[in-house]
Amino acid sequence: MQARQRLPLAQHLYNGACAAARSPLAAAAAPPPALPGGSPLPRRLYGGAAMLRPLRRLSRPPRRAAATGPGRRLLLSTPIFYANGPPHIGHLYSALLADALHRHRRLRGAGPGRLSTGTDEHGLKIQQAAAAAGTSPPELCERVSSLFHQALTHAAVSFTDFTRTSEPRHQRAVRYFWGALRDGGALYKGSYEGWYCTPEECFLPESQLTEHRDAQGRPCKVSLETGHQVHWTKEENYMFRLSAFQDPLRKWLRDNPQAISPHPFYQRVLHWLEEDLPDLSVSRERSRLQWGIPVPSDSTQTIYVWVDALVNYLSVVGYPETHGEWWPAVHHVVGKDILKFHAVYWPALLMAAGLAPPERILVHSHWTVHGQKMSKSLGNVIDPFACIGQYTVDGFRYFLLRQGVPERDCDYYDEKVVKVVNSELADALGGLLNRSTALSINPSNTYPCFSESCFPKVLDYRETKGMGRASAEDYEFVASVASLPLQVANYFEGFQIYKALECIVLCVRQTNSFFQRHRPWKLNRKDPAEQLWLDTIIHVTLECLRVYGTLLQPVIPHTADRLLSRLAVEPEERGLSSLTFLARYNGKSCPFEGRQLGPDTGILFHRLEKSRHCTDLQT
Ligand code: ME8
Repeated sequence: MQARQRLPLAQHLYNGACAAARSPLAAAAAPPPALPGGSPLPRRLYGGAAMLRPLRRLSRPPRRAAATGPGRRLLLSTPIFYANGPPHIGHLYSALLADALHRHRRLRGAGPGRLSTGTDEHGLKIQQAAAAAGTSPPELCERVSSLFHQALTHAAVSFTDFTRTSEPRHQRAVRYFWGALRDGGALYKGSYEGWYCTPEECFLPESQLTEHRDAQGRPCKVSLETGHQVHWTKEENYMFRLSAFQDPLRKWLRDNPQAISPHPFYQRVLHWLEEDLPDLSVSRERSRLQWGIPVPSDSTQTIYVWVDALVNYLSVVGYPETHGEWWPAVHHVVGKDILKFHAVYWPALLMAAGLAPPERILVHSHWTVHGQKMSKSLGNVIDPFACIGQYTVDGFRYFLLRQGVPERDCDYYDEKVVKVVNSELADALGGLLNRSTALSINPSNTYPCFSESCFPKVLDYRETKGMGRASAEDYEFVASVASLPLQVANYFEGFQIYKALECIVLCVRQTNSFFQRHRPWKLNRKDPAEQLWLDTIIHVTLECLRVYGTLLQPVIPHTADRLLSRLAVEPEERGLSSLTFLARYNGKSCPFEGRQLGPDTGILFHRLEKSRHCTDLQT
């Protein structure tokens, strides 16, 4: 009940309260002040009644990221990955989704953008993994972090920032953020007990546990969702008044129906917010957890690894000094496993620290392998390095983004990669380029001219009889290619990249049919009328290929570059703003007509051979 009485104040924080009134720089340098009141702090047991002290009213409004409109900034982020084991394709998938969105923004000529990723290096999980590997946490993190860096670089993920939570600039931001929570009255010290799940780095309520037996056959409790064993833990912790943010969180979501996509995840979060929202333990006793950031002015406690990790999204944009230039124009791409941390804890923590919640949280489901969860113990973990080696960077990027559907889990198997990539990239797209640029039908190797007399502009494509050589089907097809860039942009905006690719493939297939239907290789080049029609068929086909090459840049950057170079499209002509499709049909001039095509006449995308499996190849 007390929590509810506090809500107007918590609401105030959401509506535009701010960080502490002291100067950010001075405060970050100086030791943070003692806890509010100084005297014995309220205690709270898990699920028990909250003993709340008022959240202090904060004075300075937060600086907001530069507005809306086409020139606005945007920070896209991936989760920062645990540095306890090597990357797998699930991690890569998150990064590719964010990368494709980031690249698509650039293509649109949107305002300044950043793509952040990194490694999550603190916590019990890392401490235990290092001990098990007979190494120190810093050494383990150094090695694993560099593997993530390499994997993402290798996969052409165009990240602008790679944050390691062990970096001083990040730790400083976390300490400052802690100070903001404490100064806002959002923290109190309490005795906490519950079942702790180290692999998930969180306490789990009884309702999320089930009975099981450990390796020695002794009864134990495990997480219902992940099967990981939990351990009873009782200690003195700092607690965060999460319960006070239930209504502000609901209001935030009601006011921002696009805040969490796809929609089923939005509904899932709203459902969580209907249930009890207990306060959150946000520190661990230092005696149990040394590998982490100490609580400012209480060296007996270590800051909870999730608070530490989430603050990476702020430290990357210069919190506590310059974050206002970006925050809250932020879109977080996350897996469904960490939705609660991003959609409940993080916005509440931000509100408590006087900052607005992120603009959007883009959630995706998981990759399974032959119907099973990916796990080291099952030996079915898919190694991104092996996959890229086997299927090429673009082949594997294409597969994950084409087959991954954020709303539901997707099953991985090697045969599927070969099938999809060969059929869509090698055969449909590569074949189309090959056929339409063959010297046998285009000996001058130029971008041929379009003839209005062969393909006249019509108001109604069903009334084309006797007007030229194009059929009603041809008009329908060019109309669908003309609408493709907008369709693709809408799908990217709606976090449905797989649907954007589906539309592109459909158009590529239609273009192949168009080409096939008119059999340009049968036309007599010596007959001027036939030559006009032949040139027009090739012109239309190359125009379509130019559109596909441009739109595919965020997904298969190398192949798209090769395609556009073959079509003699200059780097400055590859943006969406200059993508005028079939200008000549609309009576405008086409800068490509007559241009010499690029010199690389090689195969656009080599068919993949399926020689070995990429599962279980991790070192
Ligand atoms: O949770 N399919 O890190 P993490 C698709 N450090 N994506 C998957 C996946 C799968 N099978 N498995 C993992 C953490 N992922 C925290 C994050 S952020 C402030 C802290 C992806 O190494 C997915 O994005 O366990 C998931 O959310 C993330 O990797 C978890 O990575």
